[in-house]
Amino acid sequence: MVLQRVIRAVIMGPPGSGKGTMSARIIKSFGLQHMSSGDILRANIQDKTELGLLMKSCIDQGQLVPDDIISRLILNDLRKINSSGWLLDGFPRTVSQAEALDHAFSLDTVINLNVPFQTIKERLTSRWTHIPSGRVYNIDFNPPKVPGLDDVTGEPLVQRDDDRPETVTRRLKSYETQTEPVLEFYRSKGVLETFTGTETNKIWPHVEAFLHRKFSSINFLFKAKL
Ligand code: G5P
Ligand code: MG
Repeated sequence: MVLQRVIRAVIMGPPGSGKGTMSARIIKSFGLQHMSSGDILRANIQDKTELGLLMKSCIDQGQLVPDDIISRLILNDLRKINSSGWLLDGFPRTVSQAEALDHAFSLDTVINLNVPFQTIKERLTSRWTHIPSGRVYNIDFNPPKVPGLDDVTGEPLVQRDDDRPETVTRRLKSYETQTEPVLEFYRSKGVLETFTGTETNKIWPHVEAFLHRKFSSINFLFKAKL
């Protein structure tokens, strides 16, 4: 049996920077379990759960949901994961959330996607999402095989309510004021790795090479201690 240490990673970046798109590639190549706070919240809204009904207006207006609610939700779900590791997408988004995560788990790395706001605004207006799975498409970049339908299930795709131009502007503002300080939190801990660019296909080989190096060194040290 090959023993591997559990890897814990976070992916950060402004709304529309490609966190979901990049996460799909990372979990395919490295076998981590993906957990997206936005996907979990949207699934609750779709299923009309009590939490979903409470959070819908917050999300539709491009505001963050309260720290204590999202931290409790995500940390509870993380404690249930029993796999070779996880990749968190969309959490933490405030310093208070980062501190809550820090008290519960130690992180191996934080991948930060640094994509210009102008690029993001153009992308989000042409995004289509399969809400139950969180799979995302883009009319220009990665269109579905059949227009309007999810490639895997054949179910209809929708445009997210929070992708309206005025809401995108509000989400970017909240990113600047509430989420950018989290980058400093992780920089000071020495785990932040930033990747800059305007195209996911060009950023991906750098992320992939970085993670190969990171995972090899973590497992080398782990085996040396056994
Ligand atoms: P989410 O769901 O976490 P955001 O705002 O962080 O939402 P979002 O919008 O999901 O992030 P993303 O995952 O970074 O964006 O980007 P993506 O979906 O992969 O790519 C965006 C589009 O660009 C897609 O159509 C994709 O196909 C396309 N694309 C990717 N790469 C390229 C490229 O190279 N070229 C081109 N042309 N296109 C490309 O959070 C939603 C809301 O939930 C609440 C908040 O209200 C938040 O606003 N929430 C939280 N609130 C408090 N605390 C938390 N921790 C919260 N988490 C969620
Ligand atoms: Mg996303």
